[in-house]
Amino acid sequence: MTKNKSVLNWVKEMEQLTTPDSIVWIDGSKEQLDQLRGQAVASGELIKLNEEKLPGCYLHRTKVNDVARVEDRTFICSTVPENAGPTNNWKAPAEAYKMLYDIARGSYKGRTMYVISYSMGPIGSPLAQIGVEVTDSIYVVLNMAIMTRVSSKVFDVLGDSDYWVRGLHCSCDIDAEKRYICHFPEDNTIISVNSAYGGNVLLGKKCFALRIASYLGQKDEWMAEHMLILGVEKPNGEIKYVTAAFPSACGKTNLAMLIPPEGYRKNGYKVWCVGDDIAWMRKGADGRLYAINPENGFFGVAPGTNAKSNPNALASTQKNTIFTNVVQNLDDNTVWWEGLNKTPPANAIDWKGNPWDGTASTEKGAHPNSRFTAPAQNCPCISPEFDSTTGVPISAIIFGGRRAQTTPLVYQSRDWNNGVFVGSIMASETTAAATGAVGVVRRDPMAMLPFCGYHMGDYFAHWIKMGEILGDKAPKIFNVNWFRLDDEGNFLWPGFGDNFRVLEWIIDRCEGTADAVETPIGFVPKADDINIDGLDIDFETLKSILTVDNAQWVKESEGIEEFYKKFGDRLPAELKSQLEGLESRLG
Ligand code: OXD
Ligand code: MN
Repeated sequence: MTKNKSVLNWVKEMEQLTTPDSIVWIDGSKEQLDQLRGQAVASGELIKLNEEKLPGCYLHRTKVNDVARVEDRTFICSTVPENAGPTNNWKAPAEAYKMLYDIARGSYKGRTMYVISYSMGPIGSPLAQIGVEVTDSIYVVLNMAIMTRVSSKVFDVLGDSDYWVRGLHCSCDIDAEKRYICHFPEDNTIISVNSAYGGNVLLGKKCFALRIASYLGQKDEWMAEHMLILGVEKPNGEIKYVTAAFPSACGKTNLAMLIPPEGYRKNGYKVWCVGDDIAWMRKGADGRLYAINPENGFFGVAPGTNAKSNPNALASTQKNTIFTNVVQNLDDNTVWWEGLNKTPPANAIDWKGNPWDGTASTEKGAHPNSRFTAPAQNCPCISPEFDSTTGVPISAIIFGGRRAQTTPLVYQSRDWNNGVFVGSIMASETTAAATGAVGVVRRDPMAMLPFCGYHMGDYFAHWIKMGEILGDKAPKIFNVNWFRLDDEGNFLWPGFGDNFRVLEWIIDRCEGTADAVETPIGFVPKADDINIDGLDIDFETLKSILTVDNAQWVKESEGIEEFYKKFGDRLPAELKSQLEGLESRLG
């Protein structure tokens, strides 16, 4: 498939290490993928679902010990330990290679090595990057073929360059004690062993498109961010693009595919989805910031996805989709998950592979982090610019999190550096996307805490520098919080499609046509500035979720000060002075 020496040499080296019985180069063709699907069904790795109701769809179950990303077993292996920073686990590269190669040695014996060449981003785009992953898992091949652009064509683009990301995945025994997800940013290399769960093994996604790419971007004046990208089309046909960063499982996929409320739709508003998880951004020829989605599909959380919360995501899963760890409905060989509808199947198999009666069982049928891997082109609102090689120009960057109190529904930062501060202090209550406790508040700067491939203090400095590079063409920066609760624990804002009302204010602010009041934390809309026509929310409630409570923010700033101590002298002076500015405005 290629004459590229660096690729051939590395694949040879991996072959000698893992000693497979055979090697298959994946060209991404339908014939080859069909044959692999057939093989996976025959071995039981995949279950073919009802071809009439869910054409081209399959179900996969992981081992019960292998259901989420494993942050405690994820490492950045930089030569200098400090360069991994205080928010990452670190291992010395030589020691890590030795340990991983010892685990990988001979692990493909009796198995096939699949060599996947893929592009993150439209093939040939100046914003795209190339990777090669070797794996012994057909599940990985088939998921990568949905999530990335798998093709032999990437080698034409690569030519004889050795600038590509190496990824070695070995399923081994799925032994949780020997599970490691290691990144070698200085070598453009990722090694993942003893897991078969998506986030740990689809190496193009979190490992490459965020951890390695964030490091590459810092060196080369671009940004790899944990952000959705969407376009808001106005009645006059003009489209404004925004990106948004929320921590895992806080509704990025829902916002990315939002359907505006009826009144807006009637007037000609529409939302186009460019991406739901990752954005790569670079200054374009006109000086603005341009974004591409490096992925080619959605690896979405199934539970909670339904015809009301996200009809576009649900529609995306109706063909050519791989479901992982959801319920299998035996009556019609379809799938089900908690929150899909109120009628769980009685005659079913749960995510662990056991018989399950959803009408009687108190146990969940689908794992809370069960997923669908769906082609982006299935999405009814996929942007016509999805395959654009130049990307889309970004007007606003939105940060957000899941906060029961303190953070208002929306506010705009005072300027770029203040926006970097707003991103750096993001905090959210933890969810089920990673292993560990659920419901604990943790700081998650720019939603990148588990995904930044280098020292986070240097990452903040990179953001500050990008502001200098972009100057007055830089996007405006906002923060949103859909999750304010009342004293009884009820959500105060309806969320979902009605979040469009907040997007409207954000876009109007970018165009200088919406009003705001200045508060110590930034510019907040007056209650009048958010359109609540047709909404079942009273004006007082809206006012209450737009209020900035100084006492709560004094407490918050103490928490920020504590958090900032982690970064020592690598915290940019600009952020220190932003915190001081906030404290003085709070009085
Ligand atoms: C994801 C995550 O899977 O952020 O997108 O965990
Ligand atoms: Mn994510």
